[in-house]
Order: sequence, then structure tokens, then C-alpha cells
Amino acid sequence: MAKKTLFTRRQTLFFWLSTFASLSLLTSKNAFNPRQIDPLSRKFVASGNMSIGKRALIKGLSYGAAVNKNSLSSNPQLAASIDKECVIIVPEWELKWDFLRPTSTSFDFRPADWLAEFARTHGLLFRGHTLVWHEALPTWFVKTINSHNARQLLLEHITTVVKHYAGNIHSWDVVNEAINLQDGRSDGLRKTPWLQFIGRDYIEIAFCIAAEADPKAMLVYNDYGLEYDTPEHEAKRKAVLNLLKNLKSKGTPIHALGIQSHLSGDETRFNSDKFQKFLSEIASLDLKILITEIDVKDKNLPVDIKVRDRIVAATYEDYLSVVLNEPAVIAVLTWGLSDRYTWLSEYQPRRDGARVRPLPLDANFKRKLAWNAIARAFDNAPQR
Ligand code: 9MR
Repeated sequence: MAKKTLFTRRQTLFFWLSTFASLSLLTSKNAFNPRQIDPLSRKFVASGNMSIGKRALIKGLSYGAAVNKNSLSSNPQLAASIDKECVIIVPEWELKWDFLRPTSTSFDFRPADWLAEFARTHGLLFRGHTLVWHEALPTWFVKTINSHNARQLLLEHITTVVKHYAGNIHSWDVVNEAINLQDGRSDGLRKTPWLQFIGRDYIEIAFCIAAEADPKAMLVYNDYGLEYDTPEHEAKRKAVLNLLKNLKSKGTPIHALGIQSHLSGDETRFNSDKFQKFLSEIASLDLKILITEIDVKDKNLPVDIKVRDRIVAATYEDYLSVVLNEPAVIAVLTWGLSDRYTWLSEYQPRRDGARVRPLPLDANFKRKLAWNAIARAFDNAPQR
């Protein structure tokens, strides 16, 4: 019951902090001191210096981050931070079709292999994202795919890519974001070229091909928009649950659900009871759960960094403390590690031009309150 009130508390905190921040801006530019006004005395104290990866590991969890070759190969500080904080990485771009498939008959594994090698030499696990997605497709794809070649294209792609990493992969996002209720179908499936040219079985087929290519890999269905207590997210949870039930009932080789968890610092409609129930329903299907892409959007938060970081941290801790109560949750990955490299600076920039701060480390790779919040969530998580 205590958990249920957490987001209400955060809502209050947000209200207090933003009101005070605006008031203090009106009165004096330097007058704002969040310590004086933190009504909830949340200090986000994390004991000791141990990395978040190690803290997670102690609990039987894996923590890691999305990386791309461009930033990792050009910034030794990022490489050092990944090495220090993470036990698992996932390529942000390099295993998507637009990177892997220059033409319909060729594969370019070089960028992804560079990342796999980074993982290997740093003793990190390596996960794959993503084999089937309606985005990040090369231009030749739409021009080429039709009802005659779609199955063959899917078979060739999944078989070649999954075999390439067989034995060296932690898990695969086999199908990504296949549900979209806005498309208006009764089964909730998104209208994609795969659905159009193969039919609704394409998801099951994709999992079967992946399992055949690497019988040992953990195979994941990954999606977003599942977290909040809104009619849209509620409906999506239901649709995803139905999809997974259906796949399991057919004996499809699927092992886990990936919950992306792109959270918003200003979104307070979270119901821990409902979310926990969803997680345990997934677990009861004999599926593991991975938090695959967590970050906290700060687009609409007050510009004051002390205020913003506090709300972002609270969002991380409140969400993860609920999620980690579910024993089926085995991994948490942030979508990036440092604010220097985040998709949100391009996709969801702040109107005031200030740099976004959605990740555990700041743009200079210093640990932020978000890092403390994640550390606390791992420290307080039940043992796996
Ligand atoms: O962060 C990724 C961004 O840099 C890419 O341009 C985009 C298209 O490849 O994909 C982003 O990552 C997405 C992920 O693959 C799937 N879930 C949503 C992520 C953020 O959009």
C-alpha cells in the first residue's frame, strides 16, 4: 500500500519544486535552494562508491546501457564509464536493418561486430536489438518486399544475423513494437509490411526462425507504452498480454518480455498495484522480464538542474522499486549512459534549448542523482 502513494508524493514534490523554482526566479535569480524546500526530504543517498552494475549483480540482476559505435569509439571517457558501470551493452543502431543490410543480398556486420568485440574484451554481456521492426529499414526494403518474397526475406535475415552471434549473445529482441492500437485492428497488431505480406503469423514465425538459428539465445518481445495508468497504456498492456498468451499457447519459443520504459518526469499517472499485477501476469506465463530502454524525459520539467535532476531521480527510483519487486525481472538497461549521448536531445529537445538530462551520468560522465536513484533501487531490490 505504501508504494501506491509514491507517485502522488512525486507529484507533490514536482508541484512544490516547480512552484518554488518559478517563485525564486521571479524574486531573485540565485535565491533557489532546493534543500530548503524539499518537503519530502528525499536525499537519494546511495551508500558507498560501488558501480550500479555491481550493485545489480549482487542481487542477481544485470544492469547495462545502449551504446553506439560512433560515440563509444571516439570517446574514451564513455568507454571507461561503460566499462565501470555496466555488465551488459546493447547496440543502439548497429543491429537494425538500415545498418546491417546495405542491399537485399548483403550484410555488413562490421559496426555491430566492433561493439560485440568491445563487449568481449571488457567482459560485458551483449544483447541484440532488433530483428523485426517497422522502423530503421533501408530504402531498398519497401521497394523490394512483396507477398512472394517476404517469408524468405525474414528467414534469410534472422537466420544469418542470429547465427552470426550464436553463443555470444545474451538475448535478442526478436520482434519490436508489433502492437499499435491506433491502427484499429481488433488484435491490436500494427500495420507493418511484415503483417501485410506474411499475415499475423509473422511474429510466431520470427521467433521460430530465431530459435532454430540459436537454440540457446533468450528470445524477447519488446515494446513501449506499457507503464502508465492511462486508458492507452492499459489497453496496450492488455493487447501485449494477449499476444504473449497466444504465442505461449502455440508453444512459440519466446522467453521474455522487454518493457522499454521511456518514462516522463512530468507524468504522474502510475499505479504500482496495476503495474505489479501486469508484471506478475507476464511472469505467470513463464516469461522473464527485461527493462530494456529506460530513460526519463525532462522536456517539460523546470530548467533548474537541481529541480530537474531531483524529479528525474524520483521517477527512476519510484518506477524501479516497483518493477524490481517482481522476481521475473532479470535485467535493467538504460537507453544510453551519459546525457552527452541520448536520442532525446534530438527527438525530444527542450524548448528552452537547455541540454536534456535523462540518464544516470551527466554530459561530463559524472554521476547524477539519477545514478543514486538507480543504485538505491538495486540496493533495495529483493535477491533473485
Ligand atoms: O535511440 C535510437 C535513435 O538514435 C535512432 O535514430 C532510432 C531509429 O533507429 O532508434 C532509437 O532507438 C529506439 C529503439 O530502437 C526502439 N525503441 C525506441 C528507441 C528510441 O526511439
